Amino acid sequence: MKRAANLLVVAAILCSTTDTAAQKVSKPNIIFIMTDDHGWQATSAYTDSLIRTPHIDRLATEGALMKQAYVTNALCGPSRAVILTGKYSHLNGFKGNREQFDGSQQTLPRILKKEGYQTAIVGKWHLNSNPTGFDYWNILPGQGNYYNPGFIKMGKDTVYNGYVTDITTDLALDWLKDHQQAPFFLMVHQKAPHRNQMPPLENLDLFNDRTFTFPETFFDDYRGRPALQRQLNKMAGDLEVDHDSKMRCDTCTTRDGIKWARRKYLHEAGRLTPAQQETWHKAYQHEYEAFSRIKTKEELRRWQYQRYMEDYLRCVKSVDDNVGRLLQYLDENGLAENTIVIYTSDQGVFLGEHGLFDKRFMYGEAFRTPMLIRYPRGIAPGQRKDQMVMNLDVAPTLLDFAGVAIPDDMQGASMKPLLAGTAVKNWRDKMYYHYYDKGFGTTAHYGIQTVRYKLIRFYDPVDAWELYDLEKDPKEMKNLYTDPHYAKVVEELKRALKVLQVQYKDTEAIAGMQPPKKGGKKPGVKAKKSKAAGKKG
Ligand code: SGN
Ligand code: CA
Repeated sequence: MKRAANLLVVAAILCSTTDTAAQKVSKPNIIFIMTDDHGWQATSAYTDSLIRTPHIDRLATEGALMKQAYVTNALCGPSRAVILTGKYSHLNGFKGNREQFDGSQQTLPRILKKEGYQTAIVGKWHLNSNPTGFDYWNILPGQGNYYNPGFIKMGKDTVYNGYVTDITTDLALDWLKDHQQAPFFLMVHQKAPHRNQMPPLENLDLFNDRTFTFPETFFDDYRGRPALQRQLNKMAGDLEVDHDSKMRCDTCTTRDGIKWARRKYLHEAGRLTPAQQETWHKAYQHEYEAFSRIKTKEELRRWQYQRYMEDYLRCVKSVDDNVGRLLQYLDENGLAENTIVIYTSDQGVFLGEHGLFDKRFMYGEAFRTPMLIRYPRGIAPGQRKDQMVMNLDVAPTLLDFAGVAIPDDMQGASMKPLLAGTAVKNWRDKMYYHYYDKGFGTTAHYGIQTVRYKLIRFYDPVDAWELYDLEKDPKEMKNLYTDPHYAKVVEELKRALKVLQVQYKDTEAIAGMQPPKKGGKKPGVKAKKSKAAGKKG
């Protein structure tokens, strides 16, 4: 009942845009907040089993929650390039993290700028070339650092004292304070909670009393899934006790099965000032002691999982608090009504599911991402949307809300009709995914997901197919590809996959991605050398 009333309110708002008076209403402002590796499992608007994120959740209470939001290629740079262009990686040219984004192509900020928007980006960029289409940019080089981070401000190296999530928000607020006249488009890209999850000092005591339950699939044996078997993001064995679990190297031991990354961790921890280091070590002292008591590999694996979750969620808490700061600013300055706020992550992440950390795979934890959208003038509050949406849809959606024509070559669809409560016919009922990067032992793959099934083809270096019945096996543990009962399903999905590859013009995939020949040159992502901004990492 309340929902119907809400929809009526929005319908009235939308209809009124034909009135001359309403036409004078300015174009919406846009704040696009994106974090790095923030899983929907750690966003309480989706599930509150891990953490409460009240500020992020507010966007859903006051706007819409996209329950089924996905990315086209679950990796940082590629996802960012898709959001900027509204095109798949094979068309925007940025397939893996080592590519260099071609900023001369058509992008969302370039179009909005031409339409009179003031445009800015602060925080993580990770596209290995300078941002284009922004009046103001102040970005982290590569992955950036958590403490006392360097930024590249319009091409100039600048170091800020403090914690990266707070600083990125400060920079966003500083810019906002000077740009309230014309419509603005501001991208706030947080580094957190990306690896190596260094929490802010004030959160170091959070979750000390919690024991996190292992996800059901934590002890996955990877049977029948060779690509999973060979990857190197396993919580058991691939987490580094200093870099990830924050142990001091004076406790370094060469015990079997323990991985250290001394240089990497010193590089990060060494950025803290002596005063910050004192607080840091004091807070972790009980962990240093706990680590020294660990005797077996099994104990180590269990302890490292707890350590991972604590620091990850401490970073998420800070992200949420900083979303709160941005929303408060909008409230206090009368900007909330006419500003579209999107919150999303560059992709999802494994938090122990399948025994993993990191992302990359087309499995649900990495492929799916949180997405919440608030726009009081055009989106009724409290909506929970079931349609499959993708990061591919962000650019067309924002252009649509801004009243700008969506270029024909953008491959996503505008979510505006879904959000505005207009009847929508022919919304996508299947999604196409293509991941290329081979970092950390992963295998390039593409696939299709429908409401019921997921079919994945791994092609380099592993050559294998996987099929999941998501209704019967939502956790994706049983590969049914060779099960004769599913032969017809496989056949139909392969046909549908081809149709999507043609629709999205993935010509390489249509031609057939070939597994590497023994001794031959492997297909895959070519690294390009660049001295441009954002290159490191
Ligand atoms: C770094 C991380 C990896 C991560 C990649 C890509 N290792 O290499 O865990 O997968 O970035 O992440 S770290 O030890 O350097 O932190 S992405 O989000 O930028 O694509
Ligand atoms: Ca990421």
